[in-house]
Amino acid sequence: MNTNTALLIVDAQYGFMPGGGLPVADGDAVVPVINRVAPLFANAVLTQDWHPANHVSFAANHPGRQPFETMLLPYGEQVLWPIHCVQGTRDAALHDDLQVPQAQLVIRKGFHPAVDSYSAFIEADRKTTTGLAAYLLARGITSLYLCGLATDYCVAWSALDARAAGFDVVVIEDACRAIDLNGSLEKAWADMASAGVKRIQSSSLLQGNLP
Ligand code: VGL
Ligand code: ZN
Repeated sequence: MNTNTALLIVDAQYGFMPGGGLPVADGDAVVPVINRVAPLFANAVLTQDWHPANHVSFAANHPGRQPFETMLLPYGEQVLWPIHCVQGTRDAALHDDLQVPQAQLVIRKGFHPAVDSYSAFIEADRKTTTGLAAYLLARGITSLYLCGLATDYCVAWSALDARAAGFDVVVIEDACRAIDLNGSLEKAWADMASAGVKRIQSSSLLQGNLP
């Protein structure tokens, strides 16, 4: 197994699965796919959306605002979401059926009340780092395979920031599901393609195109 490669499992949490606070259609379908590819990786990192109850991204914290509207915040345009992944709740827990025992780090993000963080690398103010790039660099990891939720938000933003930080980046498409808000999925794939993010299916990995 290639020790320069890591699987980055983005937000595989109950909050983004059917019954969760911000359910992604078919979101729980990623779990068995992730479990199938995970044994191919010597290194794995998980992310966990981890919001305080007063988080700025929650529509409920802006009187008169509804989920899925956008709002201009000091750092730019923010989609207002339903309450999801509140710290310490079941909604924020990683799915119990995930089987990635070799995972070495859980990066929590979105914990600053006034700043969202779709990306596993840099928060939505585009300045505050999560420390993940420095961690991967220190570990000698140069290549990342992404999976999880949601394709068009946290997976895409993480993939783009990983490319900007100099990593080789591959998104395992069928190990992800999307929110797809106002064309966000198509835009995410276009942005990722222009940035040099590769797109594969888990079957190709399992057939021996090993990382
Ligand atoms: C996400 C919206 C808000 C994600 C997280 O994991 O894609 N999307 N918080
Ligand atoms: Zn969130």
